[in-house]
Amino acid sequence: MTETFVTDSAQKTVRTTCPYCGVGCGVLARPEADGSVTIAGDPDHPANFGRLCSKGAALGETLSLRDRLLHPQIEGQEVRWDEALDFVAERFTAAIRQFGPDSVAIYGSGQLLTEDYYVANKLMKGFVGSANIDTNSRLCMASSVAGHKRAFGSDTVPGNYRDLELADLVVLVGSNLAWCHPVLHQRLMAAKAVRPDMRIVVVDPRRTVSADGADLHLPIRADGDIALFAGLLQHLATRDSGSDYAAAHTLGSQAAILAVRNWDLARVAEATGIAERDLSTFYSWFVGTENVVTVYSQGVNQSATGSDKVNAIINCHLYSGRIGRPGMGPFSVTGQPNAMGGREVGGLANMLAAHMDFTPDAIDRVGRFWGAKRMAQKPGLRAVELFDAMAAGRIKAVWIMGTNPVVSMPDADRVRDALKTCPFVVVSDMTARTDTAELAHVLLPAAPWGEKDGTVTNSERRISRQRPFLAPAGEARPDWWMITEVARRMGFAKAFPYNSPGEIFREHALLSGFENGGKRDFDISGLLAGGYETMDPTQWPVRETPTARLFAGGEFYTPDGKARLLPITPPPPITRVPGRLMLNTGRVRDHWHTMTRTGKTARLSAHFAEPFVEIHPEDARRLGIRKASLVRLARGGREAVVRALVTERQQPGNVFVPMHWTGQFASSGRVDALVAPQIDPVSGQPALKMSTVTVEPWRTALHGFFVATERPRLDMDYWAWAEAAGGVRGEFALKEEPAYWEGWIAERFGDGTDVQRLSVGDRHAGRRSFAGVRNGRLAFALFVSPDPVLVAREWVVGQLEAEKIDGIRILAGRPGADMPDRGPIVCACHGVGRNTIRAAVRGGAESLDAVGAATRAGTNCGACRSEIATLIRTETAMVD
Ligand SMILES: Nc1nc2c(c(=O)[nH]1)N[C@H]1C(S)=C(S)[C@@H](COP(=O)(O)OP(=O)(O)OC[C@H]3O[C@@H](n4cnc5c(=O)[nH]c(N)nc54)[C@H](O)[C@@H]3O)O[C@H]1N2
Ligand SMILES: Nc1nc2c(c(=O)[nH]1)N[C@H]1C(S)=C(S)[C@@H](COP(=O)(O)OP(=O)(O)OC[C@H]3O[C@@H](n4cnc5c(=O)[nH]c(N)nc54)[C@H](O)[C@@H]3O)O[C@H]1N2
Ligand code: SF4
Ligand SMILES: [Mo]
Repeated sequence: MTETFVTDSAQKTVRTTCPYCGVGCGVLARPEADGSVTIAGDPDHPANFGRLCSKGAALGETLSLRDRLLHPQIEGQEVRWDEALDFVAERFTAAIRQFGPDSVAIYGSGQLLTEDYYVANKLMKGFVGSANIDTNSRLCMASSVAGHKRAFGSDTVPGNYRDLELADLVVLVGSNLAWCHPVLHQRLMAAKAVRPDMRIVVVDPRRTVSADGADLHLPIRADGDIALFAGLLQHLATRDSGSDYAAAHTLGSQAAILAVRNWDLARVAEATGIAERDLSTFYSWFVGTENVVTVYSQGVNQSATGSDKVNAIINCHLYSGRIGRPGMGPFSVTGQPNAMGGREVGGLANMLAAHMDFTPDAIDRVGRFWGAKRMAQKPGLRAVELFDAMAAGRIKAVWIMGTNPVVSMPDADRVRDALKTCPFVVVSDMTARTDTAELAHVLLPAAPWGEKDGTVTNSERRISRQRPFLAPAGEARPDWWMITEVARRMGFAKAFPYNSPGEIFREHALLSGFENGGKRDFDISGLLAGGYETMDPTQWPVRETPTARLFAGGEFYTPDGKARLLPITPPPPITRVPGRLMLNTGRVRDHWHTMTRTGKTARLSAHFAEPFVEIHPEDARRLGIRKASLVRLARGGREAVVRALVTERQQPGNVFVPMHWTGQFASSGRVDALVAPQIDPVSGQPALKMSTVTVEPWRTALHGFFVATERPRLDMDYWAWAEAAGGVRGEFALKEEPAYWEGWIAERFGDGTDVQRLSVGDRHAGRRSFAGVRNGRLAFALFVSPDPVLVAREWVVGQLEAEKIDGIRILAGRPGADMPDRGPIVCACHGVGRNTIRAAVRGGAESLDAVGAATRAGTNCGACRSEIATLIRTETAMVD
């Protein structure tokens, strides 16, 4: 057994787990005497073996108390915990009494720990008597859950990370693994470096950084995936009458094959937009390779046909018997650190608990186990329906925990309006500075990562401990404690006796084994024998021993033990609306969701410092959108204004906007305001990647860029700011030039008399620069121009920390030849910019290792290695 604490000099190093993505990397955290925390990858954790990505490596920089919510508040007034908890319990009880159990709801998150999630679910489904508890996992994993259940009879991820390393063909479908599961991607790339014959195929409408590292990129049309896998099944069926495995352990192959019988290459090519030649390469690789892993993520799940996509993929694996053995299988990689734990406790509105559903048997079993007399009898409202019901006035009280729906839900302005009309909104968060927390009646300060204690389950079903290494700040408390306290005050004290997360986990583990007898996949009763505090990362099920891989013997959790192939016919292609482009959304490498944590670090904010839209050069030309200009995207009266990133990585007709920017960081960067609330009818998961929008230039008189030691007042017509070393940086635009610049600047950047002001203007070009210098150091600098501002941004940002500055160069916005501009940051860990890497390549460093030796770029977490490889390629080919 590994030790929980590693004693290292005077301080303790604590073994914990990264709070970001579903890879679930082990982290060693050591609080230092000066208040900082040293973070390292845990060499003994089987998910990462010591590696961390840029986000994990920067965790220490996100722990400051700035912007933390430290005390409970009612209507903006700080109150005692007792008062806040009494008030929440009273209001929930009153709503239930007057309007019934279905008038209240909890909206939770895959970022809650299993213990938090377990008590929230128990409170709602067992004691309130309503299943109105849904979570952001509805936006994330619901289609995979539905697909697994339809195929396997249970929500089971059969394989593990090792399978990616053992495979000879890895297919990434709608997954930007290089940016979203970086450490798993690095494991994959390392395996490929050792066995170059291993092949990687990426299916994504965009040429992502993951596609750069692949042998074949299939630039699929939005939602073309079912056609692609229908074609594959058809191809498999004509070459092979099916595996022995399929014959022995599955039902439904005949009907599934019948459903795809007309899907020959030509038809698939037409439906997917992929060249026939590439399709046939992919199909022949799949047919000719025994060890195939198909990894899929949000390009699959976040679709109105997401569940069918999942089953179309699983069909191919079941039919060909490529499941259950090392190096093969369908593999849904989860996004959030505890997406899996949430599913295990039944955190979705259509699940009960411990992988049980709302069947009469299960309701009875869970009710007896909990001693609950008011068990919910049917599934509750799913996320989109929940906010619809709120808009219609049917939800009288809601508690939002660990998620930011005003930013992350589709039709987000409507969600915001619904929350405004809801009579009672409770938000528990670590910060009050979120677009959702701003609408709360009651704010409860949650203890975040580093302060909280519990367990999470990663994508390969591995349960790991998140352990605290800091005392809770202010009056912050863990989520399980708040829920327990409210439950007690609602009159359910007996059922909520918990004093520690370990007690909750024990009950959860007992329930998983309760009347199970091998009938349910989720069983961790074997963990009860070990200690909670010292628990090692373990893969479930754990009856006697942990299980690395399921379905090897072909036993599934359906009544007859056989898996199901589903007859799935490709849907008609999404109708293209003339004058509109397809809006795709997703993630960037260095930000996590709504930026409440990654937005606090300068290092992670440097990769992309502003919300943007990726658009193909042809569309940009046609629409009159210039490089780095501002663009307005709109749908049904909702809009977003973001920066144009013109790139051939995008297909014509499609644009991509990241999901991260919020009202806290930009004037109008919330992309979900534009996303249509269309859902998959099976899973209820919204189609977050396929809305249609209008795209046009956003005309402005002036563009601006600033750096400042303090955040200025941001009230420009367009603005976006980001953290920078020594202060902040930002972009803005003005529809009209201020009549009096000095006054305009003083109002926003301060009018301190100790600040010496410098300015220069090019009247002819309409460009101006301003700077403020305090004690020889830069206080702020501001550049405005009728065109997008062209200055050496990273160099200007660097001047905030310079001991001595050269006013003339600052106003010019660029360094002299003796102080090269490193360019936009590529390697977040070592702060290495694009220009530095390009210069190294031109100087002869033509491999990743050589660039690493010359610049240190890519030598720490490695998440930028694919981008460096692309720079080497473009620089040596002399095209860019
Ligand atoms: N850096 C970073 N990493 C993260 C997160 C983060 O916020 N930041 N969040 C985590 C979470 S919660 C999640 S769920 C995961 C998500 O991880 P991913 O699913 O890998 O990330 P996304 O960028 O949402 O979407 C993946 C890709 O789907 C593609 N796509 C869009 N439409 C289609 C389609 O119709 N078919 C196909 N085949 N592809 C399509 C998009 O172009 C995009 O490149 O990431 C996790 N990891
Ligand atoms: N257009 C579009 N929309 C999307 C997606 C997309 O790809 N495109 N992806 C969807 C997906 S997959 C996901 S998972 C969601 C994610 O979207 P959200 O869940 O809304 O995003 P987060 O920023 O992770 O929200 C977590 C919140 O919890 C707070 N928090 C952090 N730690 C704790 C804690 O310990 N306790 C409590 N109570 N709070 C804490 C954070 O400060 C933050 O406010 O977005 C979805 N929305
Ligand atoms: S890959 Fe990065 S974000 Fe994901 S768990 Fe590991 S360190 Fe954290
Ligand atoms: Mo997610």
